[in-house]
Amino acid sequence: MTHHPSPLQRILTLLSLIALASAAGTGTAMAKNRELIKNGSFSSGLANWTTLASDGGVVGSFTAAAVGAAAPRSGEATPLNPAGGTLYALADQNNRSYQVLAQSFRVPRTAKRVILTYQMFAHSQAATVLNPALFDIVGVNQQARVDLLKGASPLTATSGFARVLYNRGADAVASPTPPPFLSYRFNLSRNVKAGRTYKIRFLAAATEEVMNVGVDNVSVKAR
Ligand SMILES: [Ca+2]
Repeated sequence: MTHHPSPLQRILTLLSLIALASAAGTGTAMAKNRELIKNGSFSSGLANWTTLASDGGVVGSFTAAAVGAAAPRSGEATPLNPAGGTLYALADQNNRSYQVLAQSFRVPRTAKRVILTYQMFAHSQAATVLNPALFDIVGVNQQARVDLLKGASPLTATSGFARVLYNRGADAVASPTPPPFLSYRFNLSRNVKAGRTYKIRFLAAATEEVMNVGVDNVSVKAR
């Protein structure tokens, strides 16, 4: 004799299947959310990061700095950051120069959504001058800048960006107290292509006065 499930049993079976499917869906989405940046918290100093500086970094560089401590070269104050742990990356100088901090990442072939987040403060001791020749330190050039570079672009690229992320010069100008770390979030899904490589590049250009650029908690998540 064939057993026919009652209408109630059918509904219960259907509900449990829906529950299983939604649980599996959630699990899959979480598993696919991949972090593409290494040592984004700078807890391992500048490991996994590339730095570049004019004069080979003699008068200025990005260094792994203690959160809240005075900047190592200029002695300028820097902001506290409750989310910053003990270390972050800081550009500091004591003469006209530029400093670059960058990391490459490859967007997975299956990626449909790519989200960039980071924390940064940009504190200029002089009025900012947005020189389009970003690495010109002979002329007047006083700015913080963040770009998403295409993988083939050199670290010193001045055009052809995948996306410009910060180009307003600084958060605060000639103020004794440093501005706070700000949190940034960019949906890069339309700026990047699956399977391609990109670089996030932070730049400090300082020809007039000190330009402190602090960076922490850099993350690129893809799923
Ligand atoms: Ca940190």
